[in-house]
Amino acid sequence: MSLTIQSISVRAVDAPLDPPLRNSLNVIPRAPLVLASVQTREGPCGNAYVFPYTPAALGATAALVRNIGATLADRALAPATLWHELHNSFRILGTEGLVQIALSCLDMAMWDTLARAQGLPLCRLLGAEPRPLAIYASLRGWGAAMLAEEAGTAIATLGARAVKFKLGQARLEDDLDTVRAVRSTVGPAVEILVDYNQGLTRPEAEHRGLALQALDVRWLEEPLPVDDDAGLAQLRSQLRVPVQGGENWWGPKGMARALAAGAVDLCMPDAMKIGGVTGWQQAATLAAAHRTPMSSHIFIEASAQLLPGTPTAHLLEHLDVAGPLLQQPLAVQNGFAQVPERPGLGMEWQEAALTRWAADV
Ligand code: SMN
Ligand code: MG
Repeated sequence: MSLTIQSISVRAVDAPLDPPLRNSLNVIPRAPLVLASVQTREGPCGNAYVFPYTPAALGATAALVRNIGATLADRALAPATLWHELHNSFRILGTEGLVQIALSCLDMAMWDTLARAQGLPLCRLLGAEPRPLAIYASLRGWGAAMLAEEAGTAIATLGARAVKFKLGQARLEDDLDTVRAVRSTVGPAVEILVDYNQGLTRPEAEHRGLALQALDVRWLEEPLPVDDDAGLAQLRSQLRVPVQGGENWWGPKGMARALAAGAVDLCMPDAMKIGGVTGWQQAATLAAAHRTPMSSHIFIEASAQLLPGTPTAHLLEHLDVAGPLLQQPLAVQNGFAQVPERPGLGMEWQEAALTRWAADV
């Protein structure tokens, strides 16, 4: 059955993050989310969300999704075709930043609609078989005491075999104390992954990387600015610990440049920045061609549908941003996320929660 887009509507919410997300630079206490809903003429509908991180970007993101969405009325519901057409049409403005976020939101909402129309989870629509996905618990806290406690809770409640947390304290010794504190809570069998959110200089990254690999840290995420491909490639040659990155790559072309430069050992594209479902599939092919294990970055619902069909699938990042707004948050048992058999991305909003946290944009 071919489907035609009738309209695309947009809502925004600003829901509390409990606990807040902390890193070396910020505390993020709330999740500003833009939700897009596709209505087809034939009846099927679907939705998706993006997370523009700051309330300052919420109105602009919502406006872009709404305005670009309005141009899709009366078009066939064909996200892969529209992906190329829309990216081409934004060539002069550029497709990075909020434009990419808006295009990804629309792409995911269209794929959700297509899968719902077939009564299939997106994973099955894409020809992949749902399977339990190994997760790592992505911790929200900052500093040794807070993280050690949170790690213990995450292991107990999720059964995670790996935990990730932020580093980047002023003194290396405090970063090392944080790793040791988490290690003493989780024991020797749990993998420890660390994330610098692009915060180090080249010499500092080498210095800290060498000290952290001696503590058996299993990946070093975004040690350098995302555009320092040469620095990352050089760092990789100095360290044994794998360098992880990808959450800030804009689209598959951004990823292709980083992979060609040898910037990472492991990759973790973000569904919102890589171009939604269509962009993710291109990214998955790139990762396979470069023989690079591919994890996900937040967006746990979409990522859970996409990893089963990703040739080099590695770990699902478990950091549940939208769960409190959903009727059924993604389920995790014994360290594995269950890909839901519900249609589409498997997300049904709790209307009362959306109303409660509605943002005026
Ligand atoms: C991160 C970035 C932005 C929002 C949430 C979390 C972080 C991660 O860099 O890798 O989880
Ligand atoms: Mg990160």
